[in-house]
Order: sequence, then C-alpha cells, then structure tokens
Amino acid sequence: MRIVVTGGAGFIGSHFVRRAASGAYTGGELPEIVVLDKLTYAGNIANLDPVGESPLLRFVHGDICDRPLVTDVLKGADLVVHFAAESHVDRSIAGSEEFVRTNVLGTQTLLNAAADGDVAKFVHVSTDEVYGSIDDGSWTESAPLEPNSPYSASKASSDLLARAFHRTHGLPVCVTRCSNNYGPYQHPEKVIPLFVTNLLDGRKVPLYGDGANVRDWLHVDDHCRGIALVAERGTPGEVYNIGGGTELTNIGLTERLLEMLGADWSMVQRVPDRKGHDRRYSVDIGKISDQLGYRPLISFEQGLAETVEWYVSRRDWWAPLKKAERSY
Ligand code: NAD
Ligand code: TDX
Repeated sequence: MRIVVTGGAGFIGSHFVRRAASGAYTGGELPEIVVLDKLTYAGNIANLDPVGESPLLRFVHGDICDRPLVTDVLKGADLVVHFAAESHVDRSIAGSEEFVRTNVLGTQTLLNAAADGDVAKFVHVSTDEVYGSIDDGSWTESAPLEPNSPYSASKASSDLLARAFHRTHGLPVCVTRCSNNYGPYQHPEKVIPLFVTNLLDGRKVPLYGDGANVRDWLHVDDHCRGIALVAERGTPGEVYNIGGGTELTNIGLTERLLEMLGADWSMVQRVPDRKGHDRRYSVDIGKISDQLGYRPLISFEQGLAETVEWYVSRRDWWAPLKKAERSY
C-alpha cells in the first residue's frame, strides 16, 4: 500500500506519519509512505526523526502547487491524506495571499492530479472553522459554511473544490472537519504551546479580548485515528466532523495551564482581541460515531498533562522556533 501525505512535516501530518509508519492504521502491515512538504516556517523535518530510518518512508521537498511534481508523486497512490496548509488564523489576518495560494490553489492542484492519476482514496483534512461561529448547540455536516477569517474562508473554498471533484470527476474524496488539536510537536504560535513555552521561559501569556471564547479540544492522536477510519471506510463524497468533546473557554484553559506550571494570574497579559474572533466552535460527531464507530479515547486531563511534559522535556525542539519569530 502506498500512502502520500501532504504536509507530513507539520504538527498533525507528522503525527499521522509516525503512527502510520508503525502499521497502526493498516492492521500491522507496514505501508510505503511518501511525504510531500514544502518545509515552510511550520514544517520541520525533525518531526519525522522517530521514523527517519524507515526504508519505507520517502520525503519529497516540494510545493503542492507544483503541478508536474504533484502529478508524479500522486500517480497510482492507494491513499492521499492532504494536511498541507497555511494553518494559523492570526497570520491569515496579517496577510491572506499565501492562504489562498496554498489552501485553495494547492488543493485544486492535488485534486486534479488525483483525478488524472487514478488515486484510490483521497482524504481532505479540513476544520470546524469553515462553519463560522455558533453560540449554542453544535454543527452537523449539513450546516452552512459561513467562514469568518481568511484562513477559514480558504479552507471552505478547498472543501467545496473537493466536493466538486467528487461530483464532476467521480474522485473518491472524503472531507474531515475537525476541532482544535493539541499534542506534541505543535508549533509555538498556537495557544497551548505558546502559553506553555512562555511560562517555561518566565514570560507572560497574551490572552485575547475577554477570554470567553470557547474551543473544543481534541488530542492529535484521536484526530489521526479518525482520519484513518475515514480513509478506510468513509463513503466517497461525504463529509465527517471529528471532535473531542472537551469545550473550554480560553480563561478555563489558561487557568489549567497556569496551575500545571506553578504560575498565577499575574502571568496573564490581557491584549486586544483578534479581529473577527470566532466566539465558539462545536461539532456534532454523531455521523462518524454511528457510521464508523469513532470516539475520542484520550481524556483532556491525561492528554494535556502529557503534552505539557513533552514541552518541558523538549526545549531543544521549540526554543529555536521561538527565537526565529520574536513575537511568540
Ligand atoms: P501546520 O501548520 O503545523 O503544518 C502545515 C504543514 O504544511 C507544514 O509542514 C508546512 O511545511 C506544509 N505546507 C505548507 N504549505 C505548503 C505547500 N504549499 N506545499 C507543501 N507543503 C506545505 O498545520 P497543522 O496544525 O498540522 O494542520 C494540518 C491540517 O489540519 C491543515 O490543513 C489544517 O487546516 C487542519 N486542521 C488543523 C487543526 C489544528 O488544530 N491544528 C484543526 C483542524 C484542522
Ligand atoms: O496568543 C494567543 N492568545 C489567545 O487568547 C493565541 C495565539 C490565541 N488565543 C486564543 C484565540 C482562540 O480563541 O486562543 C484560541 C485558540 O487560538 P489558536 O491556537 O490560534 O487556534 P484557533 O484560532 O482556534 O485555530 C486552530 O484550530 C482550528 C488552528 O490553528 C486551526 O488550524 C484549526 O483549523
């Protein structure tokens, strides 16, 4: 079996590759894996070190917008799992061009090559942010797409392209829409690693606005297991929400992190709110649970404690990333 993983040197993609390389998603059989990654500021080849010696892993340094390269890499693949994206909302507010180029044009390039290259299954990894913001209740997969940031608008555009390639060309593509991930190897621009590493450095943490925004937290291992289920048994053309079931305000999250790192509220700096800041995300995971038997397995308490421990022990991994970008 040959699996192509785009964005496999990023946070979630590299977790998927490390697990897939051990046969976790193929019943113990070891698949051939090709990682296609541009190694932007968010990509880190060291994320693949734990499986770097595997003879079945090949790394291709390249851009998903490069049509000839993508055509060559995807041809005849049994599975494409598409993680590559510009993924940080704040960066999309500062400038949206790269988001449209990679997330929209890059996805279109991949879908085209997959349709032409007889790819057996394609999983497009998307986000709950495409639905917008919801005050009460949860979104099912049929909720309208009402994205509010340039990031989520670019992801929604790519979801619609995936749908169109299924309807028009019969491409066997599924879309997954997932809530906020956390875990090891997450770039320190995102809130959990940012707050943990700031506190480890004795620096304050910047809490946006009133801190009452709600996010649903999902461990990256549970997310990747959900993606693998969709890859194996998801119906082509369908969308599957993946959620963690742990909704927390940013104040609630900050309180937990302060306590775990032995700090208090004097280490919190209130800063102006993010522009267009979505108030709450919440996905209904009834479909993937009922149809594919999915449920998250890692409790937030256990997952967060292990994640904090990982950052405590892996300063060698995150310190250079923070140094490269002084604002973190
Ligand atoms: P990330 O920013 O950590 O990694 C993105 C990876 O894509 C990097 O390795 C980067 O080098 C690569 N990349 C970027 N542009 C590229 C291009 N043009 N060509 C090839 N490679 C390129 O992102 P992540 O947090 O791991 O997210 C992975 C996917 O999951 C994204 O599609 C994101 O929208 C989605 N998602 C993320 C979350 C989350 O909480 N992090 C939640 C839901 C969905
Ligand atoms: O410094 C900060 N202070 C702060 O209060 C940062 C970076 C964030 N926040 C808040 C904003 C959000 O309400 O924390 C919450 C989480 O922020 P991020 O970590 O930036 O994540 P979010 O914007 O929710 O998006 C994430 O989840 C969905 C990922 O980055 C996306 O790629 C994914 O699609």
